[in-house]
Amino acid sequence: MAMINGYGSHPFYLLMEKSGKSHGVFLFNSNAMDIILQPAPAITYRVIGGILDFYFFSGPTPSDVITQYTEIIGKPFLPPYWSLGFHMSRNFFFRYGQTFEDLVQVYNRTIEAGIPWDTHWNDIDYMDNKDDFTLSNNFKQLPEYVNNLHKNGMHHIIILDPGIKSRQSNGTIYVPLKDGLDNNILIKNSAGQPLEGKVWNDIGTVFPDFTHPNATQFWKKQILNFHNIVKFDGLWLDMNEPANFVNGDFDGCLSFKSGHWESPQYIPGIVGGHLNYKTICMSAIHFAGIHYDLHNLYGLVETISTHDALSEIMNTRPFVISRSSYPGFGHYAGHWTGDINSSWDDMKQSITDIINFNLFGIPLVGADICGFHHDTTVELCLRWIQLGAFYPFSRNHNGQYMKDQDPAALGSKVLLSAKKSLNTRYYLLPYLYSLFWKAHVYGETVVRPLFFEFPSDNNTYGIDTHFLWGAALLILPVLKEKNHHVYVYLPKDIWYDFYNKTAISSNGNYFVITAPDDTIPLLIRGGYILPTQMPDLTTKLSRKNHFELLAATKHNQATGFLFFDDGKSLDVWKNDSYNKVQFKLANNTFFSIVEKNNCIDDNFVLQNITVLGIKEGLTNSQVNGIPFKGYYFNKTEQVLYFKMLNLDLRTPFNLTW
Ligand code: MIG
Repeated sequence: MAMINGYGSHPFYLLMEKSGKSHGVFLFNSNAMDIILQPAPAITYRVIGGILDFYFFSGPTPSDVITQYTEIIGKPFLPPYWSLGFHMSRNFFFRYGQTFEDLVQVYNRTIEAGIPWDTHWNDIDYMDNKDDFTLSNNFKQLPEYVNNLHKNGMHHIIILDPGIKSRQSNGTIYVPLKDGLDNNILIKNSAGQPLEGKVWNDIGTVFPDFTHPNATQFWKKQILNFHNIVKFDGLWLDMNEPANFVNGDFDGCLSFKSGHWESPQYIPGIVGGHLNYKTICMSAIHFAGIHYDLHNLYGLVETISTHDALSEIMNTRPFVISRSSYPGFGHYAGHWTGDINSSWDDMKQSITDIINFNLFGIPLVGADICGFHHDTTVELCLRWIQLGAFYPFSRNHNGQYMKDQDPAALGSKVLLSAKKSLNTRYYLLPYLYSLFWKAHVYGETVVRPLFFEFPSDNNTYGIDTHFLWGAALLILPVLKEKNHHVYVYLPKDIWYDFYNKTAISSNGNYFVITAPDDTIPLLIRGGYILPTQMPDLTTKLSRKNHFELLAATKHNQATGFLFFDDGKSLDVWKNDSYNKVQFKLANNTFFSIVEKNNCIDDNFVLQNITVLGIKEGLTNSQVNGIPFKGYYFNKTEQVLYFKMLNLDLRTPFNLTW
C-alpha cells in the first residue's frame, strides 16, 4: 500500500483482539518512518533516526489503553466553554476582491436567521500582504467589528502562520523580523544564516525556532502587539508542518555539503519522494538539533509557545487550533483536519479522523463542515452540518474561490437543518463539556467508536459510520446522497430515540432509522442521565438558562454527572473552583450527590427532569420530602416529566415517586 505523510505524526496504535481485549503501542520517536501492517498479526517499523523508545499499554479495555497512553503523553486541555459553540470561518478567502463588507454580510444573515453561533474567524486575507501581525487596509474596521462581537457575547479568531517575511521592504521595519534576528531565534540553514523559504509573502519567509528557549517571549511579544490592535480571543495555527512553497530553501539546501540529511539512504513513503519536499531543509539547524529529527515536532512546539503566550496575555484559558500535531499536543490545543473535499466520501472519512484524534488524546477536533476544496451542494451541506454539529470542534470553513456555504447562504433546507442540529448541540453542551472534563482529568475520549463501549461485541469493531459522545449518545449521520434513513447495527442494549423517545431494544441487530432532511438520528443509551440546558443564540446566553436532566432508564436505573464552572478560568481543576454533581436514578428515586460546589455562578438551577422508559404511572411525588405536583406521565411515550422543579443544583436533592 502506498503511504504518504499527513499534517501530523502519531506513531501509536490500538488493537482489538477477538476476545475483546485491547492493547496499545506507542513509538516515542519524531523521525520519518514507515509503519507497515503485515498480513500476519505483525507490524514493521522502518525508522530513519532517533531511538526505539516503545511504550506498551496493556488495557485491557480500549478506554484503559487511551487513559494509559494519555498518562504518558499528557491529558487533554479543558477548552473554554465558548469554544464548544459553533464556529464560522470566513467564506470568501481571496474570493474575487473580497472585502470587509462580505464579513459583515455573513454576520448579518446568520444573526437574522437565528443560528446558534459563538465565534467568527478570519483567514489570511485580514493581513496586509499576507504578513503575520499586520492588518490589511481592507480590514481597517476589523478591530471595531471584533469589539462588537464581544458586546454580543461572541468571540473572534485569527489565522496565524509560523513563517514571517524575510526581508525589510523600503524604509519600513517589520518588527517580527527585526525581533527574530535580534533575538537570534530563527531557524538557520547549515551555513548558519537564517533559512529562507517562501510561504505567503511574495519575497520570502523565515521561520521562528520554537525549540529555542527565547522563542516564546519573542512570539508572545508579536502576539501582544497585534492583540493591542485586534482583540482576538484565540489563534488558528496553519502551515506549521512547516509548509513551504519551495523545496527546502531558496538554494535547494545546497549550503549543506554532504546532503545526507536531505537524501538519506532510505526514504519512507512521502509526498514528493524526498524529505524536504514542500518543507524546509532537513539540515536546518534548531536550538534543539537538526530539522531531520525535529520536523514532526514543529507544530507541537509552535502550539506550546502560542498556548503559553496566550495564557499570559489574556490570563484566561487559551484557545488554539492547529493543523500539525504530535503526541502530547492535546494537552495544549485542538485540531482541525485540514483541506478536504466537499464530497460525500470526505464527509464520511471525517468520522474516522475524529475518532482517531480522540485516540491520540486530542478530543477537540473537527473537519471543515461542508468541505473545503470544490463547491458544496445543498444536500451535502445540509447533511454535513448535521454531522458537524456533533464534531467536538464544530466549524464551517471554506476554500478559495468556492461558493459561500455558511448555513444561511444556501437556502431554507440547509438553514432548517443547521438550526435544528445546532440547537440540539447547544442543548447538549453541558453533557459535552462534562465529557471534556473527564478527558482532561482521566484522559477519556469524548468521541468514541462503538467498540469502546462494547468491546466484547466483535460486530462493532469495523463501524466507522456512527459514533458516540461519551458512553451515552449515539450519533447516526446520513452519509449517502438521496438517503432519508440510516441502516445501523446497534449493540445489545436499550436505545431511545432522542426525538420521539421510542425505546429500541436491540439484541445486536440491524435497524432502519428514518432521517428527514432536517434531522440527524440520535439515540440515547439506557442507563444514562444527560445534563442539558436550553439552547440559545450564543453559549454566553445558553449558560444562563436553566438546566434539565434527560434520564434514559435501563431496568429502572440510570446514572450521570454534570461538571460546570465559569468556563474560562485557568486551572479550575487544580484550584477546585468548579461544581460537580452526580445523579442517580434507582427504581422510583432520583437523587443527586454534590461532590463540589465551589463555582458560584448566578444560575445553577435545575427545572425539568425527563425520565425515559417508565412503564407505570404514578400517584404522587415528593421533592426533598415535600409533596410535588409538577409531574406528568405520558403512557404512550412511556415518559415521565417533572417540570418547574426550581432546584439549586449546588445542594443535594431527592425526588421520589
Ligand atoms: O495554502 O490560509 O488548511 O484552512 O484556508 C493554503 C488559507 C493555506 C490552508 C488551510 C486552510 C486555509 C488556507 N491555508
